[in-house]
Order: sequence, then C-alpha cells, then structure tokens
Amino acid sequence: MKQKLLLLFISCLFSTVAIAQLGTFTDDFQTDTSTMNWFESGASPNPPTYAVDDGPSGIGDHYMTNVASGTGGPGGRMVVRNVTQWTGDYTSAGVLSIKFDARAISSDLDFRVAMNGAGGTISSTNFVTVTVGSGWQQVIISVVAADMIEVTSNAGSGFDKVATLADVNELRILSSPTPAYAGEIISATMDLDNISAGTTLGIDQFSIVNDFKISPNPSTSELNIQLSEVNDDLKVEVFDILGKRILFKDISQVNTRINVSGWESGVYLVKVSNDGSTQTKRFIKQ
Ligand SMILES: [Ca+2]
Ligand SMILES: [Ca+2]
Repeated sequence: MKQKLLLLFISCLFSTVAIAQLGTFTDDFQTDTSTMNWFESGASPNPPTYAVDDGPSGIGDHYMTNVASGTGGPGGRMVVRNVTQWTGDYTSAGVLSIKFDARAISSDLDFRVAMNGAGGTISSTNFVTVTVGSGWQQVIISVVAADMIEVTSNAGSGFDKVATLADVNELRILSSPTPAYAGEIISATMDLDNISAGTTLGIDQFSIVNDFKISPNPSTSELNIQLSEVNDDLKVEVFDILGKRILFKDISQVNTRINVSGWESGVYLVKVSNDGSTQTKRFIKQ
C-alpha cells in the first residue's frame, strides 16, 4: 500500500512538473492527443495538427503534420515553433543536435532548425533534404555553434549565436534552401515525429554521418566523399533529380572516390547513412 501511494505521489509530481530537462525527452506524439506545444504563427489557416496513424512505425504511431500553402501571408511558410519544452541552455545541457523523423509530401523539403534567444535569431547552416516519395527519414541537424549562423535579429542588443545557444526561448523546425528563421514559402506538407536532442552521450551515433563532406562540388570527373571516421554499417546512395537511385555502395574507408564522368549533367542527392542516422547533400555534375 505504501508503495502504491508512493507511486501515486511520484506520478502526481511528474504530471505537475510537465517540462522535462532539455536533452532528455522525445516528442513522440504518443502520450496525448495534441501537437505537444508545437504551433504556427498568428492566425494560421493551417496550423500543425496531430495525426493518429502512419507514423514511422506504421499503424498506431502518432505524429504531427503541417501544411504550408505556398502563398504569402499566414500559413504560407513551412515552419513549426515551440516555446515550451525546447527552451533553455543548450550548451549546458550538452545538446549537440536536433533529431527527428520527417516525411515530405508534394514537395521536397530542406530541413533546418532555427532558434531565438539571448543573442537573437540563428539558423543551422547544415540542412537535410527529404525527397517526396522517400517515406520517413531520420534527420539530424547539428546545432553546435560552429554549425549555426546569425540570421535576422530581434534582440535588443548583441547578435551572437553563442549567447542564443545558452539561452534559447524558441526552437523552430523549418524548410529553407538557405539559413533562415522563417520557413520558405512553399506548397507542401511536412510530417514530423520523434523530435529529440542529440547529446554528448549519443555523439558516436550521429557524428560520423553528420560530418560527411563532398568535394569538388560542382565536379566534372569525380566525387570525393570524406568522413571523419567509419563504422560497419555505413553506406552511400546517390539519387538523380527524379528520385531514381543510381548508386549504392558500402563505405569502408574514410575517403571514397566515385567516378562521375559518365553521369549526365545536373543535380544529384548524395545520401550517407548508417543504422542510426542519415544525411543528404546536393551534388552538381557539370
Ligand atoms: Ca510517434
Ligand atoms: Ca501550417
């Protein structure tokens, strides 16, 4: 009986203290029938909503979905905002990345994260493209200072990404081809699930993929893929602009050279992934 009372007391404690420590929770949309404090600006005609089925794990996996109309004005841009559980000191919490599962409907999306805080508004310089038809993909965006850039500032004084990372009052997930605080104006739908923070504890899970570089870009004859390190499960895939996979290869070395002289000129997507993470970069064949 005492144990039951104690459990009741503990569960009451947790339900009143609703905000878990930054970096320790996952917004999986399973535990309530809401968008878990994610919202859109002003009087949007198409705010994010909660969906019951068809998340990354299929039937019964709840997720959040957001439509952007692609027109000027409210609801036209692809962005969702959070000013509740995702606020605080990212630096002290050891948050190195924001991770989420994402799906793009009707238009490809270039996923980034952005923040507002003590040093004004900042955006990730890295982005991950999720293409229409590729289903749910895990997106990992580095939010360490070196991978963030000040964009438009609404801070009264100072304009400093380090200051913002230490005192965030808003986190955004958005689509934009360039670093931005507002999302791009695009007619599309983005589905999101399992939004979480990558911390120092998980560095080995994502850093390998997160750090991959391609060069030269554009290129006429070869494409070099450079990783900071390799593990057992790494692979590279290349897709053409129509989404057709033209190359699939396991990666066992830090440097991989691909002969592209026979490829048609145009834009390609180079995707490097392992069990835990995926990142995609654009490559231009001249
Ligand atoms: Ca879910
Ligand atoms: Ca919307």
